[in-house]
Amino acid sequence: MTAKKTIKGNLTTVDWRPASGVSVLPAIPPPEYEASAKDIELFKRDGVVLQPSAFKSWVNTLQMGLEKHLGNPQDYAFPCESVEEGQPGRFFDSYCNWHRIQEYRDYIFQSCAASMAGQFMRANTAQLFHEHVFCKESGTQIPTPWHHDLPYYSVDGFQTVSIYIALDKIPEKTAIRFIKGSHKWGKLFSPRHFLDGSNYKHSDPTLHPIPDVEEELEKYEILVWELEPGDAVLFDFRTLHGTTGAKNSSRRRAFSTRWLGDDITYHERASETSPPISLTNIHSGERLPEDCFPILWRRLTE
Ligand SMILES: O=C(O)CCC(=O)C(=O)O
Repeated sequence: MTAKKTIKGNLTTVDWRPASGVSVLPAIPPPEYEASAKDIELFKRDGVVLQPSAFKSWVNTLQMGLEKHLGNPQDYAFPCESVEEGQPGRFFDSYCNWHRIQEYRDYIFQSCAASMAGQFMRANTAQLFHEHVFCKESGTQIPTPWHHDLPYYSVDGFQTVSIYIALDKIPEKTAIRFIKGSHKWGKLFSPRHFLDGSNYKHSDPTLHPIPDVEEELEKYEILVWELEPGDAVLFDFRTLHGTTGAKNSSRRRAFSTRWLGDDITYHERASETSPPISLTNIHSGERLPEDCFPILWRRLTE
């Protein structure tokens, strides 16, 4: 069976790097999120935490941005379709387009997201890695395979968080599920293609094959929430997550931003990564350049 419009990390699409001058901080500083100490502790313990309604006021803006993106994927970086020809629905994802889509940029630069990220990472700074959008259209049945995000990325360190915002009501049966505490397993698993769940080809001896989570579901403590538009799920880049193959009975859109704390540096991986940072000629152990990955929050010191 041939793949439908499948483009994975395709460098022949538009450039993912922002032109200089795009990351201009707003004149009025964005509001500061007030995370509770209890939630910060839960995030540290479980590797995932829910912040209900945190971005309700941004849902319309982000939906508008995503409509542009879904309508003309070829105009944006890393468009990926993960439903095979002849299968029902559409599973679209794409990342690194905040400099092209004003609505994404408004949210990233003007919302409390950066401060939320900094607080949950317990960091002094929050550096934007990128944004990543997802859309499963009504009727889609393809599961998001179990995976964690760090091995897809050419960064390393411990202070990380993704802020995943539901842009539609998402019932529990099609929401992302998380393995509680899996960020502390001390192992990295081979990245997988969303199209068919197959492992990325790589020669990295430090990566392990992912266990068959579905087969042994009772072994794990799974965290999952029914989500309302604007709810945010925060998770560590090491936390394993995935969905069932239950049919989406309505559209399921989500907008995620990926954040890096103080200890995160570039890490050359043996496998392909997203985005392919090596193009910018930086070396392992160095911080990511701020022109492509702006620091959007700094902890105030007394
Ligand atoms: O929404 C999904 O199905 C996948 C989300 C995901 O894998 C991620 O945000 O890393």
